[in-house]
Amino acid sequence: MKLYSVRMHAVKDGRHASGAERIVPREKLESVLVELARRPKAFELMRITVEEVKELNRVPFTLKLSSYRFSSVKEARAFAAELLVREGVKKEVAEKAVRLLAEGPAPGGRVMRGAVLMDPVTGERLEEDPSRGVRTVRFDWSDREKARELILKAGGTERTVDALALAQKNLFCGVLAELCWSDDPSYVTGYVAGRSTGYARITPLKEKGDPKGGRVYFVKKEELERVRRCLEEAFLLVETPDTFPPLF
Ligand code: PML
Repeated sequence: MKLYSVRMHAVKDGRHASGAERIVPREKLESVLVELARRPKAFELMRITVEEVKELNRVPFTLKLSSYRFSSVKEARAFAAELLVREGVKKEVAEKAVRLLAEGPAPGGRVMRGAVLMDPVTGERLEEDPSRGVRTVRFDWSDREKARELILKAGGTERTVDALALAQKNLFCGVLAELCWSDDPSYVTGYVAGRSTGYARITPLKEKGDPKGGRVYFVKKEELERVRRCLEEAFLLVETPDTFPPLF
């Protein structure tokens, strides 16, 4: 069966305003195009790319899920750094990553659409263009409706639905660990993902109203090119499991 990758990107006031993607069979293409076209509330430019999937990878969902709630951002960030250290990231480098997301990782303290790539030992930033970063794209759940229903029922959000599949693709591609919190000022839950951590949801990783956030992927410098190509080019479906444990 032929599958198609559909990616939508909308811009408002010269900045990224909305984005979403799906991998679907031909018979779902029209309805997905309509669904994605309706997503941005306002935009001055919307691009929708439809591409035939060549060489589809499929992986089971293997991330162990856990949730942690803290009474302050400081404690939550310190815990996130500690999890990164357990994944093999040097302590100073983990702290640098937290600082970077707190300050805005792009030049001038702006947020980035893509992720920062960072060497886990030296802390060197490895992405070619530090104002763009690297984006994890061309992935979806094998059964998105079911994944969405189960994740929302477990206490996750629409953002969790995408973040879980994205974190699974990152591990598939060779990202050693990931730190993420949203740049949405109202969304203060983020996560650390890694091989032994699985996906640890952590809240609050920032104060309400704070527009800073982003993603840092820890990648060995010698694997940089292979990992970057996999993140941006490989097509991947994550098998939807039958259950998700409670998220908070
Ligand atoms: C979660 O709810 O598990 C965390 C999701 C973080 C999403 C980040 C984003 O969408 O920008």
